[in-house]
Amino acid sequence: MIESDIIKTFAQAGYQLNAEALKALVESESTSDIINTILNRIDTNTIVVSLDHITSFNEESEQTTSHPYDPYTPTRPKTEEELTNPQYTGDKEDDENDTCEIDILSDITNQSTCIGEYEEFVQYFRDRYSRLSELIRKRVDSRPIESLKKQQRGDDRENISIIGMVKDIKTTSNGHKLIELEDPTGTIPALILKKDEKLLQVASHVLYDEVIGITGSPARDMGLFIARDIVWPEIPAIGYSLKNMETKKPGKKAVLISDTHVGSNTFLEDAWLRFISWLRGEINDEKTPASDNIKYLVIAGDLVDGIGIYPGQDKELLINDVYAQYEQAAEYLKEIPKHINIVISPGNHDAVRQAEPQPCLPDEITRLFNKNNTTFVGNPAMVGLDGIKILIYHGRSIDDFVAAMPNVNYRDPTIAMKEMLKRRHLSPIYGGRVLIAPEKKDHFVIDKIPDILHCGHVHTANISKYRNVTLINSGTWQSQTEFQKRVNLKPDPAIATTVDLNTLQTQMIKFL
Ligand code: D5M
Ligand code: FE
Ligand code: ZN
Repeated sequence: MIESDIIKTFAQAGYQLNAEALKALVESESTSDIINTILNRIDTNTIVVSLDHITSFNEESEQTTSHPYDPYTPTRPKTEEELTNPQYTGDKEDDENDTCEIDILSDITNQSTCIGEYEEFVQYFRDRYSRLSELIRKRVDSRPIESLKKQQRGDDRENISIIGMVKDIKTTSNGHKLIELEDPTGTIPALILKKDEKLLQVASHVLYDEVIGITGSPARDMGLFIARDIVWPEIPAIGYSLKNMETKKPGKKAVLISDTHVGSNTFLEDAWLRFISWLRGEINDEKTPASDNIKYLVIAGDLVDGIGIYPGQDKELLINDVYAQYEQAAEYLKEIPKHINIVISPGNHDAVRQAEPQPCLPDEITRLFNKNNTTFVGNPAMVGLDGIKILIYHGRSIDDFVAAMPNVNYRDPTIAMKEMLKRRHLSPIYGGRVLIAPEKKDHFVIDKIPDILHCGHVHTANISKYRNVTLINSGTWQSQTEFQKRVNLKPDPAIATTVDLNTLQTQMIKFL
């Protein structure tokens, strides 16, 4: 594109382009496609597009981000049959030797480094800060907190951004709000004035231990920062063309389920067996869609009810041996046609460490399952199914989001899931219900943007979308437990959610 067209394109989209950025775009002979992609990527709060916006786009599309800018290509090596016969599409009808077609894109399994020492927490939070602050830096130009003490020449003291981890949140006696931010150079309280009702409302969403950016100005005595705006790491705004998806024909599907709780006396076996019959193609009523194009089954944790998970659980168990519970689960899953590849991620009822991230189930359990079509991953884990990235997270942090945020509830768990994406973090609150293991790397940071975020845990089901990411909480296969009766939690049981891996169309099918 020629220079004048580039300027015009950016202006029409509502952005100014600085000289450096313009030079770079002209010199790299950017096509209109590249420019449109950059435009769609820029945060809508941006006014002047600088070189940073362009280079960060290039870096991101090379290294980290995903769909739709660098559509992920399955990394599974081709089978011999595929190599010798390029037309081979795989006839999977009950083929015992079928290879597993699941790409594990990120997973803690065999990567755990922690032993739980204090120093490790320091390192864990350092990693969280550095990775999330990097993402925020793509949205705002920030300065180290320490540097606020010294006024520099040419300083625009009215318009400074800082990025830090939230150490404290307080309301002053006058009704102002104080958010204490910490970065590696220092800490500063940021003040949100009571009269700034809009910002006060935004600030009510700030959580302890998360990393945010605050724009504002240092107060004269330098001990305080007056906030004008708050930013989160965020995922790119929607705006790119969905044409590719729209023109695609329906294809193979994945079924997403969660929280089966096999072994509990509230496990809904009848509905479950109907579900299995459906997967086997044995249900042919008009209401239920056909299952012949199902290629994957993804289970997002709490496969079994476990033992000793909560006080008095023994009274609610049908199978009171955890090993026997997994044997039963494996028996059920063996009835599923072999051409369906099963992915199992653990939850807080499963027999792995409670601290998250959780590795996959141990060998003595996984060997009970059909190894040809079952893949075990940790929690969280990102898997690629036919080029679609699914971030699987059991969702224990939803309990912490509900407790901390006024807008989040159990009725619609996808609200909490949106908050995860906005923060690029699955479990920001430390010291709540989620026991965080201090790994060297913060495995909850959402580096790669998934196509689908799949959670369970809260036993309520819903589907929604946030900035082109499909959010699915797939509910449970357990009816209301005694505990849930006491807290009035009404579960959505016996639902299978299907996702078309070509069009990303979703559907909930009820088996009760
Ligand atoms: O959790 C299912 C849901 O119920 C989840 O939102 C937590 C909540 N729950 C379940 N048991 C308890 C107890 N004992 N205390 C507090 N909250 C609870 P699940 O992981 O399936 O048990
Ligand atoms: Fe559960
Ligand atoms: Zn759970």
